[in-house]
Formats: sequence, structure tokens, C-alpha cells
Amino acid sequence: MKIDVVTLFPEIFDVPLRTSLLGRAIETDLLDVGVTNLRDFGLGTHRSVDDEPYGGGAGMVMRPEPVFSAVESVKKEGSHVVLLSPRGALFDHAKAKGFASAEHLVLICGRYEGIDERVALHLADEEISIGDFVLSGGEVAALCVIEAVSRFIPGVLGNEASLASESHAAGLLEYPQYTRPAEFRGWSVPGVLTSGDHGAVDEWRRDRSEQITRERRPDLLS
Ligand code: JA5
Repeated sequence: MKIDVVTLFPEIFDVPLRTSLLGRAIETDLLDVGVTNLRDFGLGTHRSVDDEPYGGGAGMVMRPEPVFSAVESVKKEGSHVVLLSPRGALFDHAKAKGFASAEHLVLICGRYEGIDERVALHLADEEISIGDFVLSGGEVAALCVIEAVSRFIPGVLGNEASLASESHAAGLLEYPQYTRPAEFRGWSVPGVLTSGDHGAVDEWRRDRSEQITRERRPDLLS
């Protein structure tokens, strides 16, 4: 699949897109990520991308023209255009899976105090938030979306089985994992995991998943 990002800080994407699973997905052409510098679409000799808010107030607002021009330079028929914003609908497992079936995703990253509302109204197909906290811009949120989406692209995960068993796939939090040594600083690995009884291991994992979900995220159970 293809993802295009529109941003004033393209360098933020350099290392994450070259590293680990994402780096390999791009290297093997399972994923193609284009990063478009909004500054290239700025207005006038100063390539201006922002201006003061109508109605007054602190800070600057991103002008619509450079954002529309940049998105229209990458957009194709059937592109799904997403604006990262703290006002957006919450991004989750189901959203990531849905995005992965899109042919082409365009992610718009805001900076400053925000983006002219006409971008949300007339350019973006939807507005997405990665959580109830404020970031200085949409770039880190866009990286979260890219990483979560890439994991649903066939071939990106080495072991296909690991997708289905992970947190959230089953609507539950993941059970605890242990590795060697069996005892560390006096803390032992639960005996069932070293018993060799695979049925008992499965049951223990199921029970722990349900218990942890009940304690920490009861909202996931209803
Ligand atoms: C802040 C100017 O999903 C969390 C997000 C926070 C945040 C995003 S996305 N964009 C911006 C922004 O600040 O554009």
C-alpha cells in the first residue's frame, strides 16, 4: 500500500521509516511512504504557510492554500485523506485494520495552534486522534498510524500467527510473558508455564488476559 504524509517537518519521519519492521516493509516494497514538505507549497517569496487567526487570539493558524495544494499534488482517485487532530475520533485496532485495506492513505499533520477549518471540512475524509493528550503537531500521531496500519499488510509481520494472538485482536489485553531464567532475584516464573502441559498453559493465559482486562480496561469487555 501507499501512504503519503504532508508535514512541515519531514525529517521527523526519517529514522522511524528506516528502522525495524517499518524499514523492512518499505525496503521490500510491501509499503511505500511518501513524505511531502508543506513548505514547498508555501505562498510568496517567504513560502508562508501560516497567518494570524481571524477573530484574534494567540499563535498562528496554518493557511488552507498550501495544505490543499500539497494534498492535491499526491491525491488520486480513491485516496483516503486523514487529518491528525486532538479533536478526531479515537484511532484503534479496528481503524488500523480498515486503513490497511485502503489503496492510498494521505495523512495531514498540523503544527502551530491548528489548521484552517476548511481543511477538515472540505479536504479530509476524516479526523483521527491517537489519544486524549496534546502533541506539538500531528507527526508523531501519523507515525503511530503508519506503524499500526503496516502491521495489517500481508507479509509485513514475519509470523502471521502473532497478529491474531496479540493484544486487542481478541478484544482483550495480552497475558504476561516470561523467558529464562526461571528464577531471577528470587522472582519465579509461574509454574504452569514450565510444566509442559500446553492445555494448562492455554487456560492460564486466557484467564490472565480476562483478569488483566477486567482490572485495567473494563471498557473493552462491554
Ligand atoms: C496536536 C498543532 O492524536 C493526538 C494529537 C495531538 C495533536 C495532533 S494529533 N495534531 C496536533 C497539532 O497541533 O496539529
